[in-house]
Amino acid sequence: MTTTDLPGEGRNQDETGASGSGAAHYGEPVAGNARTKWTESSRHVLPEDALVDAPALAREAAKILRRNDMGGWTKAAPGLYPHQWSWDSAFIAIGLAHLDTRRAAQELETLFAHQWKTGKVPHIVFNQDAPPESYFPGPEHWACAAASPDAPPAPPYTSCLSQPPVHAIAALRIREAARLGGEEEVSSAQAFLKGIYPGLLAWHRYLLTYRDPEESGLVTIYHPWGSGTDNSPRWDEPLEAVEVGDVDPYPRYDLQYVGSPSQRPTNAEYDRYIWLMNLVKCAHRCDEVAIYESHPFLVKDVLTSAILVAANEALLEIAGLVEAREEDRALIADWMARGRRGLEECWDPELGLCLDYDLRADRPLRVRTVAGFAPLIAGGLSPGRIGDLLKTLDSSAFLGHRGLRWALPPSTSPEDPRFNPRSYWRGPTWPVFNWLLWWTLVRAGEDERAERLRGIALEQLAVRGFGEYFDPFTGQLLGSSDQSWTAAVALDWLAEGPVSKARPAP
Ligand code: 2M8
Repeated sequence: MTTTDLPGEGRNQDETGASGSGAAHYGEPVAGNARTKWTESSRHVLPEDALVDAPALAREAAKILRRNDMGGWTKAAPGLYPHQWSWDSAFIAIGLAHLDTRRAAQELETLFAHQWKTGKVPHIVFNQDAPPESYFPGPEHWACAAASPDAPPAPPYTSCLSQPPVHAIAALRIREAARLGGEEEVSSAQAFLKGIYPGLLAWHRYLLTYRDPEESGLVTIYHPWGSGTDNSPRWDEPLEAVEVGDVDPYPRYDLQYVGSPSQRPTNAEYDRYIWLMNLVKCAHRCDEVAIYESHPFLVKDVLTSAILVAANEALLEIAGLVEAREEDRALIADWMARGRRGLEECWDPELGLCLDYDLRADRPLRVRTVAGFAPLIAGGLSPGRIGDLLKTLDSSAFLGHRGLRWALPPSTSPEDPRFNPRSYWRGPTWPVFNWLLWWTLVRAGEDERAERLRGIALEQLAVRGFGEYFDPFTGQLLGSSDQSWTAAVALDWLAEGPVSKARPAP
């Protein structure tokens, strides 16, 4: 692969309108909690000085989701990610809920149709129709995982890794959105919740058993892809400790979709990803116990663990709505408490952040990234701990850093020596993380901050487009354009109501 024919940096790569199956028929965006009629005139990227034109932005976001719709599921991005990714689908369902609650429910149902017997929801369900040279490692590289006695029927093939469990949060949001529709929509959402509840419970149980045999409340990942924040400097130390053996030459198809290779993980990082993937699927045959015993990369991931606590809170509410057994509810409440205790033990008072823990090296990973705000996401904090976290958020390590184009949190602190403003999860701002933080602030009762964040995050998208991630200093769109989960979170933000002009952080 050469870089000579790459699209220009920051350009939306799918201007040809590469489409899915064309099977998307869901309705018009809903804004401000009221069904609204939208006109068809819209701009793809608004001029630099534009205020947020909410209807235009919502139309644009809906258009992206329709274009990436594959008929029952949505590809994560038009070119770079032609398959169904687990946590992308959850965020996509949150956005779709404002267009069509039934289609939103279907997004989760198609994913959960490929749940493993252990309860695991695979990190990718592969699209059998994607051209073989569109994504590496594609279905053929995971085909052997189907031989596991725990694997779902194949094809389609699935990976045997997982991603953060946003799904219960999405399922509940679909129910909330359905309440704005008629009685029929509510009862269809209720049927959906009833149908998906056992799958959600099994999924959380998997994470709290196979991935937490220590009963610490914290989820262990055995591959950086399992964190969703693939090349975050959080994983540098444990990755450096992995002795990489022979890896056959492999293609970097991903690089054809981005403006510059520097926006994606390096070849050295990919060698490690592929080596670890081969160990998981070949040496350990996707066997969770074998992986836990001898895999060289085992890390307690605080962001995944915190999302699991928040998802358990949603699941508890769903359990009530579907009149689940009392034992289930007690179990879920216990999982939440255990998760919050586990996160509290990972608190680093000096950094004012929560840290991941390397089980192999038996030490915390001292890196300043947005994952450190995990306790805020998990909720249930004392006012003191909320204050500690907000102080870090406002400090020069994050929102208070001079020179940020928008007061949005860089994925890695610009004050961390491993910060890189243009490389994937090593510094750029991610709309999907901004959504998580916003949602968290709303739940914490920090309404003013949440509202400020929503306004600024939407302004970024209005000015720069629905990018995968952005340079925190120049604001340039990086990675893929027309990223589905970005469009989805924009729809959810817009459904909150009118956007006041974004104000700078205090
Ligand atoms: C990115 O990860 C994939 C591997 O899973 C990749 O780089 O090829 C991550 O940002 C991940 O969190 C996301 O789910 C996926 C699809 O958007 O892309």
